[in-house]
Amino acid sequence: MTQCYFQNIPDITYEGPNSTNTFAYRHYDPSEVVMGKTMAEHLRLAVCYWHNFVWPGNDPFGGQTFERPWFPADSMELAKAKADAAFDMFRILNVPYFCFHDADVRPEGQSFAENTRNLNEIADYFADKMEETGTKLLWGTANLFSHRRYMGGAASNPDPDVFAFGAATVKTCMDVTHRLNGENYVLWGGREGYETLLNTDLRHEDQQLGRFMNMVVEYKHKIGFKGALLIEPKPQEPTKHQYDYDVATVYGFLKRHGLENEIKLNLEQGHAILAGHSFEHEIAMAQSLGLFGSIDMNRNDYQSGWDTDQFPNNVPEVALAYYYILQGGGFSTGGTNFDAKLRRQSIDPEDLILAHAGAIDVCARGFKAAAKMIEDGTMADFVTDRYAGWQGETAAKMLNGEMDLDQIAQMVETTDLRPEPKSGKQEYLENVINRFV
Ligand code: XLS
Ligand code: NI
Ligand code: NI
Repeated sequence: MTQCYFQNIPDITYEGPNSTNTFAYRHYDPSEVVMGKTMAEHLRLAVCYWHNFVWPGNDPFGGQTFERPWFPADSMELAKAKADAAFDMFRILNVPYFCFHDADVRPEGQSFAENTRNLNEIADYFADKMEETGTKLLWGTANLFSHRRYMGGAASNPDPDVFAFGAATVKTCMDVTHRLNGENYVLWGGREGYETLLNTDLRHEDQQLGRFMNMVVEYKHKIGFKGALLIEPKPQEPTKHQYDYDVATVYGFLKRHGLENEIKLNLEQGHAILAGHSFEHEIAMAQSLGLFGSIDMNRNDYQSGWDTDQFPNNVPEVALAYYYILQGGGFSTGGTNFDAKLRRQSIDPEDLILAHAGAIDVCARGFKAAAKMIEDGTMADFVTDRYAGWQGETAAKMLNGEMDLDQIAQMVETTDLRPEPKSGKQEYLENVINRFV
């Protein structure tokens, strides 16, 4: 396969909001400067390997719908053909970053050693292509959930042999991520959870997961990996109950195992929805706990109840997500990854390109709206004013521990304190947002 999979598809460039060319950006101009940085520097866009180049289009009722020339990619030759197509796509879209799991990029071997050899060979191939094209690695990760050995989990598996195989695999994936100058290393929980409590020892599995994550942190420092380690919360799917349920749950895990200063979070819109939260809730919560790292900007269908991984298409929602990201200072090592997949009827090569081009434009529009909200300041000022009472002397004493319940009761009585309710002004604030999106 020497011919480009995306033949006759032009490179996507910025043509401005009035362009009717479907193969163009109307809102994403990588060099446009917003709040002192280019859009490319702000968004740090990434394309994922797995949904685009590995997933065959199956669903619970039917098999493969996509016909990619590199399928089944069970040889090094086909794995390289797949990489050629992937890097063609990164160029066409002009995205600076990509992300992958080990199993996405190398053929499955008969043993750990063969897996490692295959991974290293494809990493060499990537290194050349990255050098040639300037594409960078936003994050690498290990697939510890597809192979049947992991059916009962990896780090939380009752069988220590599976724990060991998973740990060894993470080591090789961290090595490769480090070698390719990855800016983050992601740990999504895969099958770390349970199907039924009847066969599960919760306390033991928590201990296993805690040790596993501590080893990952120790190894990061041992090899001098400068990127961030990111856990990706998700409440369910594939297991009935995933241990990394949501931001608050992962925070509890990190505190319990002394990891809260070592690991941050990769947040996915669809996972937030599955957990019964809004995306901005998870982002704002992570910011407030000092854990915000990166995002998977793929949405769920609000009716379906599973992880549909659709490309973002809702500008006001995306705007609020970026508003809270910007409020926390924007991305540092993180970025905007599309962990998104086509619908299974979208079988043409150009569907892959159009899906990303549209999603990138939605992100650019949302981001620019968010930047205007920040620059305007009305929304943030409202929140500051709402808490302004805490600047007072007595209020400060209540908060910093200088007053106890007795003293507060005395103060309330002697001053005959009668609190007056004040409007929360939700509708007013929602109207303010509407000025910018
Ligand atoms: C699955 C997750 C997964 C991670 C990477 O739901 O989103 O794709 O992002 O392992
Ligand atoms: Ni997901
Ligand atoms: Ni994800």
